[in-house]
Amino acid sequence: MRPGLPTILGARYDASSSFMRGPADAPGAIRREMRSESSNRWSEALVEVVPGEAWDDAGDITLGDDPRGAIEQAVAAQIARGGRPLVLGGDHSVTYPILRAVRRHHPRLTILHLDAHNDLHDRFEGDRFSHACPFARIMEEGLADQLVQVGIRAMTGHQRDQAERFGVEVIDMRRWVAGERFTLRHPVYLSLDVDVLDPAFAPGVSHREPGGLSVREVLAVVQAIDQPIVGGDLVEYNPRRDVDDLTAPVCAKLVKEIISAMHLNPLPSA
Ligand SMILES: [Mn+2]
Repeated sequence: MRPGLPTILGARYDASSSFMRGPADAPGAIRREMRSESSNRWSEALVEVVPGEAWDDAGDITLGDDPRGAIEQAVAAQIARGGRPLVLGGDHSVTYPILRAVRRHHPRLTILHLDAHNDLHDRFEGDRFSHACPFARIMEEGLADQLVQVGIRAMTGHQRDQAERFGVEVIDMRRWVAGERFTLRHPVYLSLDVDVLDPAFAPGVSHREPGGLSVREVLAVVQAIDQPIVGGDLVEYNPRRDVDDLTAPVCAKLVKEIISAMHLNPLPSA
C-alpha cells in the first residue's frame, strides 16, 4: 500500500460508556452514509476522497475478550503495514489503546481533542478505563507531549485539577466565544468526539451537552491543522439517539474532511 494511506478501522465497542450504549453501531452507520449518493467524494479543499485510492478500509476490529488489547494490536498492525489509522468508535475509551500503539512511532506528539468533555477523570464509577477517563491514562503514561482540548463545556472541579496536573491546554467554550486560538507544536493525532458539536447539529450522541460548536466551526478546526496528521478517531456517535438520521451525514462529512486533511498534512517520511 501507499505509505501513510489513511486507513479506517471500526471499533465496535461501547461497554465503557457510563450512560447509554449505542456507539458500537456507529462504524456501520457511518460507512453506509459515506456510500450514499447524496453527496460527492470531493472534500471542500478539492481532494478527491475515493475509497481504495485516497483511503483504505480495514474493516472492524475483532475485539475478543480483551477489547483494549485488540484495539492496540489492530492499530499497531495498520501502522506496521504503512497505514495511517482513522478509527471509527465506539465510545471514547478506545482512544487510550489507540494512543499506546500510535505513540511508539511518534517521539513528538500533540493530541488535538475536540469534545464537550475533558475525559480526564482519574476513575469514573470505579472504572479507570471508562469513556470518561482515557486522557487521564494517556497523560499518565506520557503518550502525548501536548494535549489541546477544544469545545469543553462540562468540566468539573476534579477535571480542572487533572488538567492543571497534566498541563492540558483547555479551550473551553467561553474562551472559544472570545476567539482564543491555539498552537499545535508537534505532529497531530486528532480525537473527535461527536458531542463537541451542539446537539442541534448532532443529536445522535449519548451525552447531549448544549452550547457547543457548529459543524462549520469543527470543520474550520480540522481544516486549520498545520502539522502532519499521524492518525485520528471519530467517537461517540450513537445511531440509537439520532433524529431522522441527521447525525450520520455530519459524521460522514467529518470523516471525509479528516481524510482530506490527512492528505494535505502527510507524514514527514511519506
Ligand atoms: Mn464527550
